[in-house]
Formats: sequence, structure tokens, C-alpha cells
Amino acid sequence: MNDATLAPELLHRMDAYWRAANYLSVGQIYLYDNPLLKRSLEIADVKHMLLGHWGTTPGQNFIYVHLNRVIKQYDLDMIYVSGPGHGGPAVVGNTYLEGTYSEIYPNISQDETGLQKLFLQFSFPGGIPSHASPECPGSIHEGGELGYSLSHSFGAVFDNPDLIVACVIGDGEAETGPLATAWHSNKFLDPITDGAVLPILHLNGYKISNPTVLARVEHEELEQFLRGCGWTPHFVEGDDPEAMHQLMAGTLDTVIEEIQRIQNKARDDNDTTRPRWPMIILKSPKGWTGPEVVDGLQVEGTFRSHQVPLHPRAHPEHLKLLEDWLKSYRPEELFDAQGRLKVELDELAPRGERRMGANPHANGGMLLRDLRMPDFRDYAVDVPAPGAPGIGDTHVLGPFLRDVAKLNQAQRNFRVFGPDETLSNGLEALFEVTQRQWDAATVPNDEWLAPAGRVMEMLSEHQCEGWLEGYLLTGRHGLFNCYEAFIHIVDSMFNQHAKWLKVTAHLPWRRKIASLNYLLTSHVWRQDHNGFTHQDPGFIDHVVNKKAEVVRVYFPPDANCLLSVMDHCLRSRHYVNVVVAGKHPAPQWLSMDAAVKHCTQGIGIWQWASNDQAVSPDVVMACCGDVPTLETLAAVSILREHLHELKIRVVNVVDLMKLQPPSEHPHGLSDMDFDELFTKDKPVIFAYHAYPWLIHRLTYRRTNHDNIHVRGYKEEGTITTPGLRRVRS
Ligand SMILES: Cc1ncc(C[n+]2csc(CCOP(=O)(O)OP(=O)(O)O)c2C)c(N)n1
Ligand SMILES: [Mg+2]
Repeated sequence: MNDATLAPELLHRMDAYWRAANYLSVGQIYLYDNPLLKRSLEIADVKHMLLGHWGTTPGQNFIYVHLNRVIKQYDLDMIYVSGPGHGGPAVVGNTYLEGTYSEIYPNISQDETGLQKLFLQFSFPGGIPSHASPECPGSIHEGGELGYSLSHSFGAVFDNPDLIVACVIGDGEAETGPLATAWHSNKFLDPITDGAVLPILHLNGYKISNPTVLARVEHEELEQFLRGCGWTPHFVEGDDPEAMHQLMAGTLDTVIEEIQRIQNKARDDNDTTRPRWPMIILKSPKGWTGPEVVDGLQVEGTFRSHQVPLHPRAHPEHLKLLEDWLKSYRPEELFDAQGRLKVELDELAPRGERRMGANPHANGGMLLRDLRMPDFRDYAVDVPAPGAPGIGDTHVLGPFLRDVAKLNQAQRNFRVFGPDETLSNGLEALFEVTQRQWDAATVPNDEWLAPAGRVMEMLSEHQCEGWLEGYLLTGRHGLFNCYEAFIHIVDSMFNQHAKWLKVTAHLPWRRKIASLNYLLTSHVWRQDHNGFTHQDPGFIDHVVNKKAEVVRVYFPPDANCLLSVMDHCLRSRHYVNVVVAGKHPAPQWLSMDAAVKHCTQGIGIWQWASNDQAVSPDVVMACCGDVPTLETLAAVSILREHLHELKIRVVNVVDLMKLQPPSEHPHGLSDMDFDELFTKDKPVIFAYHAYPWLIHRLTYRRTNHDNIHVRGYKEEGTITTPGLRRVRS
């Protein structure tokens, strides 16, 4: 590494750019007005409610200006992921400085008026959130809930061989389970067909009010830990800006050249040996360049800098400290009289789509290409009569997914993710055309492991979810197959993704991305050998809490319906689709034509199982889910054998959202159609796949709700026969 990578003039300009970003960050947190400090700071210039996080921000500003330099120097295709996304002022400020912000939001112009608006809108009613939120150009990761930055970054670089994701990881964030496991993503990255992730561990020593674990272990222990995870760590350590600029620049040159060397070697020699990818540990003070001591307490370099270090309205003596702080960045050297960034500083930012805020990978819908889809009807199961034997519905889906993988092999934009269960879940056909991507060692007797493949399996639901989200957010398609009970592990990640979809759907400049598709199988009713621990259908209850415009839940009752539903989900955009299906041999009910019709309607009377054609029914037997459908049809056949007079109507529900009124969900049946199916006054026996209360929740406004009796899973599980378990519930 060269000790003097930066010529003094360049170092001086980069330091000024960093000061400009820091100035904008403090301005966003504090100021209503007086954005250029053209007059003395008054209390009226300071916001009443001070919100935001200063502590992480200067370090992220420092990283951003240095990344800008290497992007220009090496012509890099790079995006920025802010793990501690609470450093929103940094990403907003930097995308403003580079010009992308004003291109998307012309009102936030690059002049004094725009600066004032930029400051005012931050964490302010009607303005923008304080995080690296969807509103911020260049962001694919809000970072509100800590832990997912590294998984998202890897998801983004799969099948993007030219992309580098610079992933800033909070040292507190690094204590979370998902992040701790994500270091191992490097064993799943193909240096030939995938891009690179450059993790930058932001070792500022603190969280909100505690030190961080990684900051309080010996240097050697931290280094060995990261080496043990397969990385080559490079330390950038200190607090003197000039020395740190040189060190960071030299280190970045080293790691970028190392990434390029690894990639060239792998690509030129077709060498897929697992590389030791470089990473950076930036050890700098939390709240760097901010107020050092406030009210007699050390702030810079401590946890006290985490949020807002000064409160001028509560402590008038802080006003002067705030003014001194802002002036310490010497704004008059950074902006001209009109409030524009000085030309010599503006030149430091990359141009066009090389700017991290304007990189199309961070607005994945712009790059999204439709999948090439086989005709799902070609995979149909022959159903000569209802009740025909089936091999297990997911086993029928497997060949369809196999051919989706095959048809999109060339455009490399479809992957299947799962913890360790793609085979167990009945999708073995995938391995006829592809492999599990795996870049660690292999030994004889391993199966279907290869450096490149369409199936990603690591026994971390967090990792699978994070990879898939990153893959989707950068404009590709995918499917997560998971045991139903363990999808709960990512409840919270699903929350965050659903929130992202909800917000981005209303940002016209953000293009729609492919849906996040879950295939939940090995479900509650068929956990014959695993028992109680493996029986939990509650993810569905969790999902339906989210905005109706975003979530869809499907219960295909047989294989032909599963094919039809999955075809629809893979073509859809900007939803979360949850599909619950069985993998065990089970009877089949509908021919493909009937299945398509039934799934298109989402709900319907099964005339062939009903005997109320000429008259109104005495009872409605409703079912939702493959096992409840089987149980209902068995019950109906017993009833019809013994009670000839009883008029029974069988209603099957594929699309759960049909049950809600249309005011609640766009799929909802009108009250008239609902009454037509379920009657206004007859008893309804509703057999449901999951916890019964959800059906009541969805139908409580319907005319006949008082007569709906739901049977579902009631936490009565154990190892017993499937039949007995159903009886117990
Ligand atoms: C999963 C999760 N748990 C808790 C929080 C609350 N929280 C916000 S910031 C923070 C500390 C983060 O520390 P670090 O990752 O070191 O970030 P930095 O020091 O750069 O601010 C915590 C605990 C959160 N956002 N996400
Ligand atoms: Mg920290």
C-alpha cells in the first residue's frame, strides 16, 4: 500500500467534499432555515423536534467520498448499502451532492432554496424518513432493522459479474444473528459469474448506549475472526483526517485491485477456487468531527454521539456550540454564494449512472426482464375423475420450475432459495438441469454442488431471505421454498420487505420489481415424523397484517391448481405471494382446464361434489388448503351416504383474500357474490389449513358470519398419524 496515494491537492478537495457532506448532515438534523449560515444562527433557525442519528453519519460520509474516488479511477459499477441505515443524512446528503437527488426531486434544487428544503424535509412531517429509506435514490436497503445488509449485498451481486456492492456494516449490526451468519456468504459466491461484495465494517465502537463486542476484543482476535470467516481484513484506523484520507485511499486501491485480480484470474483461467475476498475495517470515532464535549461529558468517540448531541431549544447555550460545529466545516469554502457546491468539489463525484445514487441496479425494476415461461399446462396431472391418486403436489411443480430455470439459464435471472430442503420439499427435478451453488470444498458423495447453479441453499432462513430480497431488489426473479413452521424465522424480514414494497409502489421513479414468492410446504398437517415443533401455520396470520395492495396468499388444493397459481406468482410484480402446498401423495381433484378456471376465480362451488344444484343448500362445506379439502370431501361423502336428503354445497377457496370485502383487499368478493356462495343464513362448516381465527377475522363483516364455524389447527400437535392429528384439532 502506498502511504501517499492522494496528491495533496486531491486530498484537500476530498476532505472538503467530506466536510460538505458532514455539513449537509448536521444541517438536515438541525436546521429549518439559514442553510448557508449567511447570518448568525438564531434559535428560530433550529428545528423544534430534533430527530436523526449523527454518530454513524460522518464515518459513512467518509466512506462515500472515498468510494466516489475509486469509482472514477477504476470506472466501477458500484452501489452502496448502508447497514446502519439510520445514517440517512449521509446517503441523502451524498446523493444530493452528486446531483441525483435534485434530478429525482427537482424541488430540492442545488442552490440555497433547495438546501433549505433539503434540511427542512429531513425527519419532518410530510418530508422524508431519517433512514436510507426507499425515497433515497441509490438505496436498496433501508437499514431500519439492523442485520440484513450483507445478505442483501450478496443477493445483489449474484449474476451481476460487473457489480461491486460496498456494504457498510455497523459494528452493532454485526452482533445480530443474520449478519453474523452472512459472513459465510463468501462460500456461495462464484467469482466468474457473480460480482463482488466489499464489506466495510464500521467499527466506531458503539451502539446506542453500549460498546460493541467487536470493538472490545483484541485487534488480533478480530482479525482472526474475520480471517476465520474467509475474508482478508484490511484495517483503516485513526482519527486524524489527513492521515485517515491517505490510509483509506491506499487501502481502497489495494482492495479494488485485489477484487479485480481475483475476478480476472477466475475468469481468464476458469478458476473457481474459493478466493479470500478482501474487506475493510474502518476504525474511527463515533460522531467523528462532531461536538467533542457537551455539558462536561465526552461525546465524540462515545455512544453519546449516537443520536442528536446538542439540544439548543432545551439548552440555549448549545446554540453557540451548534453554530461552531457547523462553521467548523467552513461552508463558505464548500458552497458558492448561490448555494451550489463549488465546481472543483463537484468534479469529484462520478457522472451519470456511475453515481451510486443513479446506478440502475439500485432501482431494480429498470433492469427487470420478464421470465421466459414454459406453458404450465404441459405439466398437468391427468385427473380422469376427482380423487385420482397423486404423487405429491410439489413433485409435480418440480419439473415446471426445472424448465423455468432452464429457459432462463441464458439470461441468468431466476434462482430458487431454500435452507436445505429443496429436495425434501419435492423439487428434485431442478437438479436435472442445475446445481446448488457452492464455492467451498467438495468431496466424493456430495450431490449437486457446483460453483455456479440456480439453487441457493444455506441453513439460515435469514440468509436465504436476504439473498432473495437483494436479488429481487436488483431486478431479478426468484422463489423461496421452506418448511412452513420455520418461515417464521424471517417474519421480521418479510415485514421490512413488505414495507419497502408498499412505499416504493407509490414512488413513480421506482420501477416495480418481481414479487417475493414463498412456497411453504412440509406443512402443518403432514409432519408425521417431526411432530409438534414442525407444526406452525402462523406465518399466514402474520402476512395478512400487511397492506392488502402488497400481500397475496394461495392454497392450491391439488397439483394442477398449484401449477396455475405458481405460474401466476412468477409473472406477478411487486407482491409478496405465499403459496402453501403439500408434498405427500394426495388425491387430485381438478383437470387442468377446471384448475385454471378455479384458480382464476380464486374461490368457487365444486358442483361435482355438491348436491344442492336444484335447491338451496342445507349446509355449506367450505375448505381452504389441500388437507382440509381432502377432509371436507371425505366428510361430504360420508354425509351423502348416510343423509340422502341433506343438500350440501362444497366451496373451495384457493385465494384467501377473496374472503375479505373488496374495501379491504382488491381480490375481495363483493357482498353479493359472497352471499351467493355462502348463503345468507345457512350453516357453513369451514375447514381451514391454519389457525381458525383468521377466517373469522377476514369474514366478520359478511352477512352470514354468525353461521360460519371454522375448523383449523389448534396447537394440538404431536407425533401421531395425520388422521389422528386432524381429529385432535
Ligand atoms: C434489529 C434491530 N435491533 C435494534 C435496533 C435499534 N437500534 C438502532 S441503532 C442501534 C445501534 C446500532 O449500532 P451500530 O450498528 O454500531 O451502528 P452505528 O454505531 O454506526 O450507529 C440499535 C440497537 C434496530 N434498529 N434493529
Ligand atoms: Mg457502531
